[in-house]
Amino acid sequence: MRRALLLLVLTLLGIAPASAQSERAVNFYNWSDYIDPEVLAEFTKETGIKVRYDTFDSNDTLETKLLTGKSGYDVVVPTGYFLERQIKAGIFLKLDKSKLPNLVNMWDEVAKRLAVYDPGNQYAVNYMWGTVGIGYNMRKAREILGPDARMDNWDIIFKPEQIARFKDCGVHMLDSADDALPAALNYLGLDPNATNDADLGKAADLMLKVRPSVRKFHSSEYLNGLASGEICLVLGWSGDIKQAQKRAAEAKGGVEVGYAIPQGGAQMFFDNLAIPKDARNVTEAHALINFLQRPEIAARNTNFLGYPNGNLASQKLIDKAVLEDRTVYPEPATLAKLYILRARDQRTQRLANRIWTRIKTGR
Ligand code: SPD
Repeated sequence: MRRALLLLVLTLLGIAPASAQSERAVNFYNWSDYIDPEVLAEFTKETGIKVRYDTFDSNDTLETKLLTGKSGYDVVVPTGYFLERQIKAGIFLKLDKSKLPNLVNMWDEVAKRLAVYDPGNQYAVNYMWGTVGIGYNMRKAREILGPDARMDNWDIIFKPEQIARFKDCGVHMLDSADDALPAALNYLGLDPNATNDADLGKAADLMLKVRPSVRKFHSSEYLNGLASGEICLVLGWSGDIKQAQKRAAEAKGGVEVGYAIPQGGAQMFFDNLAIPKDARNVTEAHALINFLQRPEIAARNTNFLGYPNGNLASQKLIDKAVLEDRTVYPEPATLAKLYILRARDQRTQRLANRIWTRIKTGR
């Protein structure tokens, strides 16, 4: 304590000892289960920059910190439709591309899609992307629906009598108005980006009908829940379900996990690396972003996470089984059916949040 105080005083006076002055660090705020842990250790070993790493599992949590200001983070990972309004709110620093030589590795297809949120790709670089779909326990699905069970159908989630059949073995849903309500709107044949009360009301009514079968709304617990066999059905994010699949196989406990992108279309999302305007370690933030876009590092993350990335040069280094897995890198016919979300205006966001609270409390 005394030493820390002394260091603080010396630093303020500009006479801190060399060792204290030279400690370089970067504060990285990322989604949970969203990096191969060895990658950060390797970054530190190579650059000498220490990574202080925290995680979140909701865009709202990240946004609250960013809008309050002085989050203390140097690199954050907002999803496209949040990034869009956060850029408009002026909370990010324009990237210094001269410090990001690895941007030559980026995949134009993804950069183009990201430009919808960040025109000119000035503020963000894609980290990972993915889909919102259905994770399930394969044996339970066969027992419940028969040996030819097809899980790539939103009826399983949105038909009250269908989801009810999974109730006893455990159903989870993302605790995210931004993922669940658009899925319900899309199922009803409505615009997933609808902003009007009538359409959002219809999505709410549908969710309230299936809600009695949902054991928990949570955005990260389902990964271990599926892997251990504690739950059997989830509306979740693709890579988290692919990680559950891998963990279940490694545990050799007989649990087999499947992931399906429903035929009726699903959300495709982009999670991106950005630097808050008030970041204190801007050089280190660029160094981290650049490191994460090294082809072998991006490939390692994708192999570990089961999320596709926005780095084209990494593809030749991705395990064949992952690159050719159409639930990770969807084929063009599936891609054509995916929808993207846009930033909600404040009124719609408030309405969606109110609806979501009603759904979660079941009233
Ligand atoms: N465990 C990482 C999950 C990343 C999910 N990103 C948010 C997607 C929002 N639609």
